Amino acid sequence: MEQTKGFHVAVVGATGAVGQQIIKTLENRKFPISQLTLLSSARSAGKKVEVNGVEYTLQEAKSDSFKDVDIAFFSAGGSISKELASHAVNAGAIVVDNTSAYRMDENVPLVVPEVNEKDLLNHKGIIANPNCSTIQMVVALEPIRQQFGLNKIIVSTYQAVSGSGAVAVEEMNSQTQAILNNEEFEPAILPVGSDKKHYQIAFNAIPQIDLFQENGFTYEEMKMINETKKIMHNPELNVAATCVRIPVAVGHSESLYIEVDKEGVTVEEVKELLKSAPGVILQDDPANQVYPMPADCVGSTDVFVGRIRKDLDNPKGFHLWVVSDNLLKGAAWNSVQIAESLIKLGLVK
Ligand code: NAP
Ligand code: 3JM
Repeated sequence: MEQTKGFHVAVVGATGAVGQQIIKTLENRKFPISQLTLLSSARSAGKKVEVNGVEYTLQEAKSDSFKDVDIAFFSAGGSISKELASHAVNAGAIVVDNTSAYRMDENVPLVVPEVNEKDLLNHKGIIANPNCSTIQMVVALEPIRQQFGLNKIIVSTYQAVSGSGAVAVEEMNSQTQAILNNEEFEPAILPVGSDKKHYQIAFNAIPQIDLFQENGFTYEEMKMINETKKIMHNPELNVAATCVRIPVAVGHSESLYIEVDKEGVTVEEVKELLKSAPGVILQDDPANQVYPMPADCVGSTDVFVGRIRKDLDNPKGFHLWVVSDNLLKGAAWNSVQIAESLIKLGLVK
């Protein structure tokens, strides 16, 4: 982006799967940084990290870590955001929070710039970055909603292990090796570190992401349901989700069934719309076996859409396949994009 002035940027959770991608994205975007503060737990404090050719020392994140910080990116888990985000705001920073801590707070805009950038104008210091699975879905569906109306979404996800953090990827890799070598292994992290049981992820599919709620849906599923309604400003929208973890390192995939409002919409019209939609790449040519796959999407900031079909029974029903890099558009890129929007809108001091 154009270099106007530099900002003091802090990254909380700088050593994590998301934090590392935030740092890389800031470098790639030539984000205007005058000072960079990298924060972690006491475990990583003192370690050195190189950013833009300069060596930085990680510091332990504390309530007094935010003096003179302009923009603070948080990705160290919900409890750290609950503990420290208000201190950052009180010190004068704008917080872009990657956790679920504040997403459904009515005083906190929940923003995907391609969809609801203007919601940033109402911020009170904290802006929430939606869940990775929500982000790629709404980027693909917002153009359809605007043009044809949207009544219903039923989504099933095929989510990558990196969504559970760097240690979950290590667990998948070591399990895979152990199974191939006929060795014993003990699942310890997936599906949810804090839950009672842990299951094998290598060569498996686990229909649990985050803990279960009393209604039978998991928190991850409820995040997709509630966040989508908030971002699209439509509490009446029908949304249901089933979230599944699969043994892919990076790149979430989603199978969507949607029902539009308008009658007579064709597949060609939907394809034309998505060809020019912001942040979307249409990859849809079944005759030539062209469709999105996570292995091809890693490292890209876009949302890839294919397999667009009309439902065989409901003339207003469509099926789509949506894939994106969960650590980029799903987390780091969307957060940095929010910060760029804040600067563009003159909302950073
Ligand atoms: P991760 O790889 O496990 O990294 C966790 C990071 O948090 C590390 O930098 C860790 O520092 C730091 N941390 C842990 N405890 C801390 C403490 N007490 N004080 C300060 N820092 C602490 O996890 P991740 O995948 O990057 O995810 C991090 C968080 O981002 C998640 O918990 C989630 O809330 C959010 N997230 C959001 C999305 C999204 O959909 N938008 C996707 C993934 C994750 P150490 O090196 O010192 O341990
Ligand atoms: C993705 O420990 C925690 O609070 C993190 C749980 C978590 C979240 C979350 O709820 O913030 C892990 C992975 C997310 C997310 O983006 O919702």
